[in-house]
Amino acid sequence: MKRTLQITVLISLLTMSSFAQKRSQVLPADQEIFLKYGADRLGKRHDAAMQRFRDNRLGAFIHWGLYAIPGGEWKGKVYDGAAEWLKSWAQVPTDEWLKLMDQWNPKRFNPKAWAKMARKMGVKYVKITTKHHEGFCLWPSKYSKYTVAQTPYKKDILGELVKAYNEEGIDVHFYFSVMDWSHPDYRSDIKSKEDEATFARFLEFTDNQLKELATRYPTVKDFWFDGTWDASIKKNGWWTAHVERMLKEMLPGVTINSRLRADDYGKRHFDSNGHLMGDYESGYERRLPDPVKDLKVTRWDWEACMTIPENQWGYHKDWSLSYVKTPLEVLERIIHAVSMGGNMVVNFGPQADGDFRPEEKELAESIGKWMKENGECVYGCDYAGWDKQPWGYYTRQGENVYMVVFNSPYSKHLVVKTPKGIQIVKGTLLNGKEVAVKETSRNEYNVNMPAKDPGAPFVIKLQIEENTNATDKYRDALT
Ligand code: H79
Repeated sequence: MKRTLQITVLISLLTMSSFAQKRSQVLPADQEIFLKYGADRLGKRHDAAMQRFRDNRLGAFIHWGLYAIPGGEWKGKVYDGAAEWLKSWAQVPTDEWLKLMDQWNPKRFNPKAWAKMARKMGVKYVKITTKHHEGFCLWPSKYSKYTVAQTPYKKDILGELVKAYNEEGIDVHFYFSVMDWSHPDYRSDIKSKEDEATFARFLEFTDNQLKELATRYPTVKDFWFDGTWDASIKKNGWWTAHVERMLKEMLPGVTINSRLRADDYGKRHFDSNGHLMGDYESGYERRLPDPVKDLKVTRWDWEACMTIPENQWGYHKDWSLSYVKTPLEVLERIIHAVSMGGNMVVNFGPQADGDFRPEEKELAESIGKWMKENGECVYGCDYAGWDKQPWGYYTRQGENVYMVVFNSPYSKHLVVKTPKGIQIVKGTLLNGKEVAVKETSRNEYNVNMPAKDPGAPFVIKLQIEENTNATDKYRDALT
């Protein structure tokens, strides 16, 4: 009896630890382990603020900090790694790095122009780096010496941006790096009692900065945490749960990314029972789910973010060092994300003078032009649940299913396979023109290409009918 018990305990411990390794693997409820700092909730949030986050679908990231000044070059050497990590690549001592503050004076910075550019691009929200790993704050934090207030520019950049974006009807989200290279109390691991006390002071400092941000800028809709992978933070999972609750108490409806969170055992994003922590998964950085294999992502909200070059977030003076995506490739990633029930955030790294590089301006304009005509298949849309076809992606809003066509076939018709019980009533282009839809067999259709190939990605809107008890004119083959 005792032996059986021991074996049972052993087996369940083994299963538990192997489950804990696999993200998103959910344990049967009776096998879950008790967690004080695990997920606060099971499944998606359904309140209005979360719905707004989801419906927005397209966002922009702004990475702006001292790193924009050297733009990837230190003492005559150009580093091809991410520009916002230059301090680390070139091993620049903290004092020396922070001296860049004397040069922070963006003469061409025009928050209204930034907001107009975002609106014209069709983004519904902008995520701004309030403080990246370097520690320089875009707001005049009273808890740090390294802020815009101590630069020649002096003014509150973050405040100016929040106001300008909000005036254009654009939501503002805050990026915040917990890891802070400028703070003497930061520790990457806790190896002694002393580290523990020092790091406790650092966490208090971080709480103060977060409370300051929430109080000064109450229209902020989201906090996106980064720099949370160090052992010191993983060993303080309680603190990540506390931050999520603190911000939610201060700002009802605020959304928080999963990257902040670690549970009682230091398991990140998904807790040891396999449940997502925070409101949406934020692991898709510069990559996307596979449209066929990763469909489990539709079980939770998620947001992907991407750079235009391979991996440059802050301004880098030489984009020729890596492949630069074309506007079409960026657009395809946006649609791909929406078709999988996610949001997409496209990154911009403004120059030190406060202007955007020409490539970014062109990209914003080009995406905006397309979104103006076709945004209906993006905003408020979700995963359709139909089998992926080689011509492109489906998105869905209510009874409308959108076909977003990226690859025009020579056959001049697009094959559509509907799930059981769903019929297509009609197909139209977004300008209202009808396209012929021919039923070819049970739940299979040929949808005609527009008479003139648009020569660019285009959208066909399918009006559908769900009819589970219709009489079926097709017979199964007797094989
Ligand atoms: O802000 C942008 C990036 O600077 C930041 N997140 C986006 C949005 C980011 N950069 N890298 N990472 C996040 C992932 C961290 C990678 C690490 Fe490492 C691997 C940290 C520790 C191990 C590489 C090796 C960098 C430091 C050591």
